[in-house]
Amino acid sequence: MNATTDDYRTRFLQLALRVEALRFGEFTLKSGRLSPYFFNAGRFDSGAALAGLAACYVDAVDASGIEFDLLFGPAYKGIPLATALACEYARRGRDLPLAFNRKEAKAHGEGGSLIGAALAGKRVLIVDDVITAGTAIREALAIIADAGGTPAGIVIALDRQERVREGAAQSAAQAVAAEQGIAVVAVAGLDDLLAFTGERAEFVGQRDALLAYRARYGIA
Ligand code: OMP
Repeated sequence: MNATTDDYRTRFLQLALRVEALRFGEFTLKSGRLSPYFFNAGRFDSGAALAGLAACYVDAVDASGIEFDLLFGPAYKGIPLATALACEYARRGRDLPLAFNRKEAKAHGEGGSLIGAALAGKRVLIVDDVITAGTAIREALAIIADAGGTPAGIVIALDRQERVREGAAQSAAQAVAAEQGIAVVAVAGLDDLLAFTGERAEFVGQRDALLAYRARYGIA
């Protein structure tokens, strides 16, 4: 890890552990896999925690060089995340338009499923928490295309870097990136979590379980 450019990765992992968004133990995933760690973005449940998280996301996007002109948060978890990023960008002097969707389309009032700035003609950065199977992200990509926007990239907090299914070579994040021809950027990945735990004596026990999990389910 490069100390300067990867500083946001360490800050993110420290913050995620502090607010218990990142926990070690035994967790059954949506995929049925038994994981020694779990990331729950819902635990960034205060203004300070969300502001700290948003700063890490923005540093990761800046480091990636993705060019975009609108932030999109897919319902539900992406909504507070994209909103926090918009506030962080504004704090840094860049006022970006922000949009998100609702899960149930409304037939009355303003109608439709999109809220916020218009997507037409915009390069859209999608902000989400984790990609596991990629289901939620594919839905967001379809919504953006329908509204006339162009997906410019996806930023997530944690890339679990695991094979999308047994025998597959790619993770869901890699598959989505290849299919769409866009960058999928993560604030940190399982590799970073391994480096982080390797540098700290208190995580010795957890690190062995993470290594075993990566050996079984990780991408090459
Ligand atoms: P996809 O829509 O399949 O990409 O999956 C996102 C889902 O992964 C979330 O809705 C969570 O239920 C789940 N998840 C986490 O949030 N954090 C993890 O560390 C692992 C999972 C998971 O079940 O794989």
